[in-house]
Amino acid sequence: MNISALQQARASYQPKLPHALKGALKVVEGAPTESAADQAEIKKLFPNTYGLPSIHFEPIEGTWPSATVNCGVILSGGQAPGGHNVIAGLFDGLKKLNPQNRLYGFLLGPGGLVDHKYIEITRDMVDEYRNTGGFDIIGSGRTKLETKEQFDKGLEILKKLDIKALVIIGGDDSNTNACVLAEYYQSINAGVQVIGCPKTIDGDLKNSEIETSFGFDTATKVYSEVIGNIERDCNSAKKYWHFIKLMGRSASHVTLECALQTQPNVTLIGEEVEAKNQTLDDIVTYVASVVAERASRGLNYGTVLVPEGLIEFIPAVKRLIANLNDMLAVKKDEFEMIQRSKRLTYIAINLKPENAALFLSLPDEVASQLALDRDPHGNVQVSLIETEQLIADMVAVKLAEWKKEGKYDGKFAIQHHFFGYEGRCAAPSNFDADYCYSLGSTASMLIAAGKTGYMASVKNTTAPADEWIAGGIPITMMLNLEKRSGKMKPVIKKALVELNGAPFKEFEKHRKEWEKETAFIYPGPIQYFGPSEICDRSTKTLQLEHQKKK
Ligand code: FBP
Repeated sequence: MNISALQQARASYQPKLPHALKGALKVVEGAPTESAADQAEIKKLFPNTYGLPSIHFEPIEGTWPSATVNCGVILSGGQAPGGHNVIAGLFDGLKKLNPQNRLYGFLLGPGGLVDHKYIEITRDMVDEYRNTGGFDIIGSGRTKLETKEQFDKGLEILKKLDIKALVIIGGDDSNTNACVLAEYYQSINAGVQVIGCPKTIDGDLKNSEIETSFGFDTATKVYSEVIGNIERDCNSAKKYWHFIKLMGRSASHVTLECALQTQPNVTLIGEEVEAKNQTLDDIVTYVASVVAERASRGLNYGTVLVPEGLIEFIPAVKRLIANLNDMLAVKKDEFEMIQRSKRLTYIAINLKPENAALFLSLPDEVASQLALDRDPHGNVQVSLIETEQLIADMVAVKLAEWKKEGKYDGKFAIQHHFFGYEGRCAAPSNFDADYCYSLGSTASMLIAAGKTGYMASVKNTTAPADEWIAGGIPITMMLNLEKRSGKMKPVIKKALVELNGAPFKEFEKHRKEWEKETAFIYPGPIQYFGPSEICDRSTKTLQLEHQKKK
């Protein structure tokens, strides 16, 4: 295989582990837990896995004997840097517990379990992928695991391979599925434990017990490097306004973190747009006013960050999407009979009048994306909507109007960019390499401890890795009821940007200054070799959140 010099050097990097995971350990149980909301309903839906205690591991002297166990692993959803290290940590942990233990990988996501597509993961394979980006060791996919048929089909192959535990590495949707699967296998005494791992570059799978999802650290560092490079170009050429859309489908954490790292002129935060009940025109007017103010001082350039989920946060669009979801759930069969070219008209006729008006005012591509092209979990595929271009074009129109009215006299030349796929498979930062390896190792210990329906958790992550606290959190603890396809379903509560949280407050404190001044910061590339304070530092989000706790 052809590998780069960096990959070669990185292969020998030994990820740092929390003290408790280095030798024998004991399980310390906390108090019983409750779900995030809707406790009575969730308890009823998860009678076998509800209310379990959160646990953490503490080191002990001696060894921890463990019977032989075969395990399966699935990578689910979008790629995130460090996935290979979760598998490496899991593999090494299992082999440390008992060299006879075996690990099977299901191919191309949860679909591999249902379709019985798998490989055995060997030491040679793991060694080839240590500390590398991507999910290519077994691939990933977005098949939704939700039906009894799928669970039973999966159980057939688990039984055949004598697999007693399954680790699902995924975001909120995939871990919701892991929770349902754990409950089902427990209810039929299938003898299969299910463990989840928190993955997503979007950073929206976090709570009091899960400090961050893996991949967020590396992805935001990669995007911040490139945003910094653009800002430097912007400050050198002094002729363009750069509109940059960043991944983060349902939350603006990626955009906020990149803003804290690079200090652009304008940063739009979806959660704030929703809280302030802003319209698309409000957003456009705000951006145009920053452009006009800088132009009045001869500064016809700047940088704007746009979260990819922005459109869904605009309250009127949110109401439109809710109406679309309910209407399409009820009229599913009729809708499928309609020719594709006539579907937008059909939808407009069947929406509430106030939503239909907005729907018809959107460019066709945006309307189709909102209405037609959902992923298997029902999510709008916001990565396909060119929001940055839409906003830039609308700002241009607004500035042209202001020019006619004599309110603006500048130049407005646009460049637009979308950073998402560029960072999702990057070589993991030290933080993600260490964090992921620890999560995988933790998953192996949860399996050895006989747990099911738990998510691997590693806490205290702004301290040196040796002081990190490893353990497990019952997934039911993160659930609440939300409307999906017209019905209330138990799902993991997404963590959105908190407007009274320390990261947003820090941004808010500086926003006015960054709008006016050219206060850009150029963070440069991720450093893999060098002083710990540069190579091991976590995100600003995590640092600020932890500072607030202290
Ligand atoms: P996950 O939630 O599965 O981690 O994926 C998040 C994400 O990277 C989003 O930021 C983006 O909108 C989406 O995946 C893109 O999905 P796809 O890979 O299907 O294009």
